[in-house]
Amino acid sequence: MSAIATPPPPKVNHIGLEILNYKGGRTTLCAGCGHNSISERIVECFYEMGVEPWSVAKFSGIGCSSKSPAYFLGLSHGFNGVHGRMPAIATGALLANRNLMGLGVTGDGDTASIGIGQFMHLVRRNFPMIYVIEDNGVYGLTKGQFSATADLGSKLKTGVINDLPPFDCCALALKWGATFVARSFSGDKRQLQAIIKAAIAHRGLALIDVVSPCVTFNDHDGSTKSYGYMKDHEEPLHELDFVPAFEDIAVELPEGQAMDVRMHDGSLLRIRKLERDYDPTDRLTALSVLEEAEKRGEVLTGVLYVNTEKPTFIELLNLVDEPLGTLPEPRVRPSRKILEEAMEELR
Ligand SMILES: Cc1ncc(C[n+]2csc(CCOP(=O)(O)OP(=O)(O)O)c2C)c(N)n1
Ligand code: SF4
Ligand SMILES: [Mg+2]
Repeated sequence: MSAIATPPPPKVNHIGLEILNYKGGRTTLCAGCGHNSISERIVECFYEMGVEPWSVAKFSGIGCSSKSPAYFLGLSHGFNGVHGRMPAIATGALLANRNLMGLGVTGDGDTASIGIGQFMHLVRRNFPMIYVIEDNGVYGLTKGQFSATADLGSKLKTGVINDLPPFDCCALALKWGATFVARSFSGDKRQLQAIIKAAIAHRGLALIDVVSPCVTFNDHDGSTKSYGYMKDHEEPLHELDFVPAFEDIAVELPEGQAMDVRMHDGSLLRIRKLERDYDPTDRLTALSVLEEAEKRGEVLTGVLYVNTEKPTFIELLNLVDEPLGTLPEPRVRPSRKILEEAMEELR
């Protein structure tokens, strides 16, 4: 009689969860849409980093990209806001519970067109959350009109040419105060994984602008957000490795071969030199390399900037350690004496 083989136990991460625990619903986006690849990277990175899914709050606005939080981290909290208003909702929720990890996933239209004002204030506050822009240069959900990140001179399928200059969300984030700024491409699995993991380890606003082609409306010749254009014009600044704090990080590379940036949680972002020396802690250099690349029609990818020193908005507010939403009434209601003193000052 042959013994019945028992299946091997499922693979788990360092907090004992399977990758299944990090997945969401089945995607309803078009096959080949760049946003689907980004969802897959988010699942892998949160699993491999061992983040508790129930300690994450996902936020989005309106768009194909903003639908995508339904397709990852199904055990996390989530709020799908109105168009362009995701930052306000995330700010309120994360102020009410500072223990949650905020993950915003939105589009170039949601962020740079209707939502630009909200985005700028989030950046200016260095609000502690991860903010992913799934950037396809168009409003995919409403049939492919140009968004504010579409490059000057790029062409729609209908032949319409964009005659306005783009907002570069990375340049805006650098200028106004984000402390982690990266650009990647949905087709660059390895680089995007390292960037998302570093963003998880960062404390402050981590902006990741990911060129994410819309195969239905903006993947043709004449588009600068297509798979073909990215294949020919992506210019990685460096090669990235991420070593999480729970792994052995004793291996040191010889001087000059790599630069290590120590993240807030003790993990390392290891940056290996490619063609140029690039110091991602230098904000002005980041702004100037972006400007030069734009002139050459290149898309620079990698970690453009990291600053682990600047305080976050929540630190500046000097909040109590416990989530505000859990404080009992006697701790949030001012006493009669304090109210009377306040009234006295106003007399
Ligand atoms: C106030 C308001 N204005 C306009 C719309 C129509 N609308 C829905 S999604 C969208 C743009 C989405 O573009 P993007 O954020 O780039 O997402 P994508 O679909 O490209 O991923 C627009 C204009 C809306 N829903 N609400
Ligand atoms: S319309 Fe474009 S952005 Fe929307 S799901 Fe399809 S490919 Fe993606
Ligand atoms: Mg878009």
